[in-house]
Amino acid sequence: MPTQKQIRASYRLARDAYRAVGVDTEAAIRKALSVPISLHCWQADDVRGLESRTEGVDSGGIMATGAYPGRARSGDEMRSDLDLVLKLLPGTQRLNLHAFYAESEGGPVERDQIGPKHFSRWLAWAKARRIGLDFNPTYFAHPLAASGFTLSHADPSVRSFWIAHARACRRIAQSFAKALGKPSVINHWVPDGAKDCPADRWGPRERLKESYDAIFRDRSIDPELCIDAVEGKLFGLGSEDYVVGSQEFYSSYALTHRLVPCLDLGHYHPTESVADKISALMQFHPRILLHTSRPVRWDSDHVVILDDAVRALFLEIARGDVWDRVFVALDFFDASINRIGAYVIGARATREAILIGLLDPTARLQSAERMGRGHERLALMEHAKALPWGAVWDELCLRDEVPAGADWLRDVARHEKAVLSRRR
Ligand code: RNT
Ligand code: ZN
Repeated sequence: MPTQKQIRASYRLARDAYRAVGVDTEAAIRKALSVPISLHCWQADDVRGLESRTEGVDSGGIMATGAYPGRARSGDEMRSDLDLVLKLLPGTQRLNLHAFYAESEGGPVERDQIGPKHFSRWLAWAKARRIGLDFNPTYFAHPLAASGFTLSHADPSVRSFWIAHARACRRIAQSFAKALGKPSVINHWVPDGAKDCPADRWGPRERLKESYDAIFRDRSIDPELCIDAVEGKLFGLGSEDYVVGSQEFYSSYALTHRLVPCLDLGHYHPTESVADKISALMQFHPRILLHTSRPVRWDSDHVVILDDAVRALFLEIARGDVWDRVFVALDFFDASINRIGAYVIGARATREAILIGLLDPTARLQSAERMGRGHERLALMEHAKALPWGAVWDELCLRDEVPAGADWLRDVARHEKAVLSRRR
């Protein structure tokens, strides 16, 4: 592991190498530290939630696989795991909660009955750490989602239940924003869809639209405080043939209702580039929400690593300089490895991609392009790949007083021995 002195020396060389292509590493470090990343609470417990009855209920289109020991089994265990995660991450973090992480004294509360008081421990935790809270209605892992339909269900009483749930969730998100003085992003994703060849692809979409209209009609919600996002996908587990909330459905709905489209890296055909969608969508949408995830052959929600898709995504954000119009959130769940390790790997990879995007010699590349010097543009792009971003990253970690390189593995090993190994 490099010493502080070695990191400083490598950084000085890296700074000069970047300066030679017109890139200011100091500005890149400052900006990369300031971009908020919303940590999803659901990696800590394999998306099980805290309602005791979710065991045995169909997970609803998503699935964490693996049985690595040490899963958090309560809100307190989740928060203590997240404390360690926060200590090992450079930069600004937020926490992203799902509604089924409600905590209540004396028995579970139904989802249409939840309120801010069921999240008071999460709120106190966030307040003490000065981090913002984001939120998600949980439209899955529930008996009323077992048919595979929620907001688009044919039965109006099922739809009303989920509409009431969504409305309750928006009030909770708004209460977080007021208490913390930071807006809360609330993301709506429903698992609704069909495994095979439905005869009616129209009805569910019509009903989904009507349900959302009923949800967003609530005038007591301030859109500056509670920022609603909607997340579509191409297919899911058990909805391989038909997803009611497809990309077309949601980008149109978001545009006409001033909501934020959410793009999850795992939700498209493998040959589609999510990065290329950004400059198209953002001609029309003032803001977007990104879920960094990693599909391995399908929407498998593997831990984010520094792969081409993540790099390309943040390179586009950097080249468009739209950092203040983008919300970044993590969305993966792997139960087969140490879950704290999973968080740190995924969150660090996401911020590394942000930094690498900010270190791009965009001005040089674009000027070569404007002058019609295509070979120069391509050669500089190739050269940029070899520039020492790792030295800048270690310096960024040093400045934010978190372990550089893979030094954080020691903390995770210690915690596994002292805490996780006792969870049986
Ligand atoms: C599912 C969506 C959604 C969920 C979380 C748990 O395909 O990506 O964002 O992963 O809400
Ligand atoms: Zn997602």
